[in-house]
Amino acid sequence: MNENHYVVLAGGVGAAKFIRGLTQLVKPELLNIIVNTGDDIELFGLKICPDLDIITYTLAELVDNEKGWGFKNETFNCLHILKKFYDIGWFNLGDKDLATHIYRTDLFNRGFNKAEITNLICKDLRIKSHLMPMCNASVETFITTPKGKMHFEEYFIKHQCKPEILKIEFKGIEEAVPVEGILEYIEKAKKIIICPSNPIVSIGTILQVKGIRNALSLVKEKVIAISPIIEGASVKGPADKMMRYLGLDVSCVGVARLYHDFLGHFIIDDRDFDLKTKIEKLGIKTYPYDTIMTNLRKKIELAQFVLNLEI
Ligand code: FO1
Repeated sequence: MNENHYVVLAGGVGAAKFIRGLTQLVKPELLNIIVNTGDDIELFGLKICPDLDIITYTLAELVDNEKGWGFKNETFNCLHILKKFYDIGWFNLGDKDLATHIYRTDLFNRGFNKAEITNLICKDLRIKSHLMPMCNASVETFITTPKGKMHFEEYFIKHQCKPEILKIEFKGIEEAVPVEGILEYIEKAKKIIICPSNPIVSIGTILQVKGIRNALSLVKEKVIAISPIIEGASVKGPADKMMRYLGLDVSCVGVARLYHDFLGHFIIDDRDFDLKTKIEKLGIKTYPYDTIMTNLRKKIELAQFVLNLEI
């Protein structure tokens, strides 16, 4: 373990944008990335880890930068035929992506756990950063809506996050323990960066894994988060809707309240400058910055801002 290492807590697309900037500035070996696996799903008998795969393909520079998920130059021939056999064609699994899920499922059936499988995939794709699923146990997020109870991915993709949220459940989270080394990496990190990911179903899930939240609170001064909420709305996905369902203030202040027990530093968007004092009253140092990462230059600038923060 290098004493100059960083820990990054990540969900999917939003996190990947920030990590892409970070990798242009920090040696990949110094990045220990803990990824949400609460939206993992099994389809066609295959084990799919959407957030892990998004971060993996980003680090391998294979990701489709337009969509933010899946491989670039992807084709969907296998899915086209699968749709004839199954009624689950809403999850757009490309031909190259399916290779990852076949490999992961094969390794799982041969007795490897999620962390070991992630290490093997990273090695095969020549990724030098250390990518870790938050836990080895299976955790799945379910959303209850007036249309019924469904997996988070079905709510997110098939239903486009439109149905009203009646309940959010994290199946298996009570048994989830962190992958070996995570707590020590947090303790010894130079900085811990919380990506602008969903605070309920991405970062929120990681925080529910036994011991992680407490480990962060013990090194509060080193923890930096970037707000996923700008001007009362999420940049992408249903974070705002979920916060509203939970009765939270849908703003960066609401996110700060969710993180207040372990957060030392919070980067909010310039557009929310007026909320800085309100967050600082919670004891969190707050820095407004342009956080919308529309191109590589802006991703790098935001990453540089985080690295430059004096803590
Ligand atoms: N996101 C979509 O909006 N539509 C899709 O069809 C879709 C397919 C998909 C396949 C593999 C994968 O790893 C990710 C995929 N994503 C898709 C993205 C992903 O499911 C979400 O962005 C995350 O789950 C939210 O964190």
